[in-house]
Formats: sequence, C-alpha cells, structure tokens
Amino acid sequence: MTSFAFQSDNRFLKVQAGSGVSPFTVAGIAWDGATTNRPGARFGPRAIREASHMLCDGVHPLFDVTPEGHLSDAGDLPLPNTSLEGMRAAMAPLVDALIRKQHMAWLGGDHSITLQLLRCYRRWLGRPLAVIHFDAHCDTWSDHFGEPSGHGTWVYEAIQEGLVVRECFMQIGIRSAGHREAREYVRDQGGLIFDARSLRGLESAEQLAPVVAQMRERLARHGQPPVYLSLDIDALDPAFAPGTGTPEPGGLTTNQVFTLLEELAGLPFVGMDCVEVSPPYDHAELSSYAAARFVWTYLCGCIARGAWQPA
Ligand SMILES: [Mn+2]
Repeated sequence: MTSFAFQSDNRFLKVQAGSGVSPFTVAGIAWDGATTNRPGARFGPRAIREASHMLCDGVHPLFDVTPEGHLSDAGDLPLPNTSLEGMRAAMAPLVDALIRKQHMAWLGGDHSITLQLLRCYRRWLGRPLAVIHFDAHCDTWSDHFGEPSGHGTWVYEAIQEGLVVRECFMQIGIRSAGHREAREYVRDQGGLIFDARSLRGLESAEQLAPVVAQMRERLARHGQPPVYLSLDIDALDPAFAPGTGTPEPGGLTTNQVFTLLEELAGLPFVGMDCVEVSPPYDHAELSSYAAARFVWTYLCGCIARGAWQPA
C-alpha cells in the first residue's frame, strides 16, 4: 500500500512504535473523504501526535499515572485514498486484528470512520455497545446528500445495524441546526441527549454530577455494556477548537469535556476515537492540543481506574 504524504510516521507521546507490545495502542485513520464542508481531517493524526509531545514526560495531575510503558503507536493505517466504501473495506481487517491484541485509541480522520470501528467492535465483542458521543452534530441523518453514508450518518446507521444498545447511546454537546427527526432521533430511540444549551454554565464536577449520574445509571440499568467513546473535536466551541471542518458556535468548553472525561473514568471503556481535527483551519494548534490532551486524559483514566482489555 502506498504511504501518502499526509500519513504520519510520528508517534503519540513519542512512545514505542508497533502493536501487540503494550496494553494500549494508538493508531491514526488519516481519511477525510466524507467531510461536508472544510476538508483537512486527514492531517489530524499527524497534528495530534505532534501536539501530544507537550505531554511526553507528564504524569496526569488527577490520575497520577503516565501512559509511558503502557502505550505504543501503530502508526496510520495503510488505507486507500479512494471511496468511503473502499476505505472501510480496507480498514475492517486491520481494525479486527488490532482490537484483538490491545485497547485502541483511534486518531481521525473524519467521523465516517466510526461506523466501521463500531462494526468491528460489535463483531469482536459479540454484543452491542454503549456509546458516549461528544459532538456538535447529531450525525443521525439517514443519507449523505444523496449518498447512503457519510460523516453525518454513522449514528443512524449504527442504530439501524444493531451495533449499539439504543438506550445507552448518549450524546453530549449537540447543537447543530436540523430537522426535528434527525435532532431528536437518539432520544426517540430511547437514548440520552445532553445538548449544548442544557450544559451551559455547568463545568465543575459538582455542577456536572447529575449528568454523570444519569449516564452511569443508564449503563447500570442495561447490564453495564462495553462503552465506546467517540469524541468529535467540534463538540468544543470554535473558540477552543477552530480547526475543524464544520464549526458550530455555542459549544462546550475544554473544561467541560475534561470534567466529564475525568468523572466518567472507570467505566468499562473498550476504545475511543477523536475525530474531525482539521489542522489547516487551526489557530496556534489549539484544536490539536485539545485533542491530544483528551486522548491522554482518556488513556490515563483507563490506566488508573481500569478499562476493558482483550483476554
Ligand atoms: Mn461534528
């Protein structure tokens, strides 16, 4: 497979290269062929890795751990730069092999990658997943401007395909314009939506405690399914993350996301992705730094409080 210029040979936190050598592994999915507005998320993995180097010798201030010694970087998946279908077909066996060996954190890429990731996890785990989904957009559209699939359809498709526990699909930060049918789809299916409006002014652990409690209660009530975290950087307000393809003012603060990631640590997470970082539209690398620190926080939370590991 050709290695494209935008693919990264850098490593997250400068950890060792490779897979199957540590309990946690990062991999990039440098593909942005399904973006609606501004492209550039194919450069995301490279920029997030670069930004992560700020954290190389860092011990997390809350979790008191460092991913060093727990983490490796498998590089960017060698994917064709062709159609969405072609990319997903090439992605499937690579993802299947990686998730069997270690707990993965995926660096996007646009949000269309998440559908194929969920298909692989669903097949591997043999049961539907809970999803915690940070995003400005509901991603529940039933078509992508005439195409069956894109970066704004994966939630609809994941629910339709039975990849997820409907009642345990939980969205945070939603505020995009759209018809009621799409906006309320997850709630209509039994899931939870904490839209950006309802989260205004809630930032500390105390203020967000009712949100966290509701999420934990929902998971407990449905047999504590394995949890997948999908974090679209555009959940943040463009003031905090301008480098993204479809920015929506009125979003979350970085502190709101950090508080939620910290308070949700210890859930049976099986993996995560951080998507839609588009470095060409970034300023002062704000979005890449936020993304790197979110991934780092997730990994430190998993190391300190426990998470799912392949048997
Ligand atoms: Mn989005």
